[in-house]
Amino acid sequence: MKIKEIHIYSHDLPVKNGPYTMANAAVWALDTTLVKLVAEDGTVGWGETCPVGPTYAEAHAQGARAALAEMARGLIGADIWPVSLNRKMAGLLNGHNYAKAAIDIAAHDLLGKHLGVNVADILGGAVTDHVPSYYATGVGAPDDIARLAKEKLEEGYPRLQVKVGGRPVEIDIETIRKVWEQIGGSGMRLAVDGNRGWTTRDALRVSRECPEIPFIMEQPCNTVQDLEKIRPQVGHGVYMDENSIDLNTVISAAGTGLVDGFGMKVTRIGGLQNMRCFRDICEARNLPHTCDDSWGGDIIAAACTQIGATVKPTLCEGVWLAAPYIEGNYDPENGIQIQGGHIQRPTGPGLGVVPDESLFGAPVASF
Ligand code: 0XW
Ligand code: MG
Repeated sequence: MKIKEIHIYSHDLPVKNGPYTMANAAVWALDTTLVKLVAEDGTVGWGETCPVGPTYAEAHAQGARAALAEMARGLIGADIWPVSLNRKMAGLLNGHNYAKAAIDIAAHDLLGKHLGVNVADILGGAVTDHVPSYYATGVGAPDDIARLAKEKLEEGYPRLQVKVGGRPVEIDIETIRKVWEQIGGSGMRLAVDGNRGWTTRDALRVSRECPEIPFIMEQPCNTVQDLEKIRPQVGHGVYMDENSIDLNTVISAAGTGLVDGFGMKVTRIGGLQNMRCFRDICEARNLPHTCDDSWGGDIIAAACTQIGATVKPTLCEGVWLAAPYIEGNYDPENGIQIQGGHIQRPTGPGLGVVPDESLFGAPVASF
């Protein structure tokens, strides 16, 4: 089946109780990009990509739309099947995974609708319809974050990610200790995410000063070289997030034992076709990982949930969604929600969500 039309939309997502803060970003609203693919037979599929501002990753909203426009004409008439479609995109544009991901996700949605199956089925089959999530705090005052940790534990989240970095490391250490006073012994797992914000000096200090707290360090420092430097010196598990920009990097990081797991973004790796490959590499090396994206509404949330539902449960670190920070849903009926720290997987055809496209206004470009 072939692509007949491509429509690109831009949509504003204000941050509920904003800003959302990380070591190197504070965001009040996000500009998300939606893609609608229409196939020859009229079947429709939706994709989405939403960088969390322009400094989190090498990605920004207008960059996504420019890359999509660059590829769009060449994709009219292209086959919808994910492997051939990804090769086609590679032949039209080098890199820009986060833009290609929106096309890849839309193709999976369309394929599922055409075949009458759910995207998790296409990705190998769901192992659960009750997908674990995790809560990510912003960077905040130690007492506030500790209070939030207790609240999220009581809500039923199996895992918490605490943001650190971009301030004196002593405050980060105090935050970690106060959070652990609230959740230690409860079974809730803890990730401490530096979002590239610590120096290797900071990371070594935190690990040395908190040896009794079993958190994992997520992307503590800026580069792969920084991770290589701290790796033999820290007692805590190290996960890679922002540095895992493509499958090639993942193969090296997993194959050389540089990391103990990954925080993974569906759009950063290039979409669901690459994400299933990433999932299988991790399973082969017994490496836990998340299935997230940096931000976005129901479409990306459904994509993350569908792939997250196929991950071997012992390796699933959860699916993070921006839903707690967003007012409303694109799909008024089957919109994705987190309840008790878990996501009810939509089981309808394709992604299982159908957006009310009147929310997005007119397309910014159509091909
Ligand atoms: C917590 N997240 C999944 C959402 C923000 O985009 C940052 C990200 C991360 O883990 O770095
Ligand atoms: Mg992270």
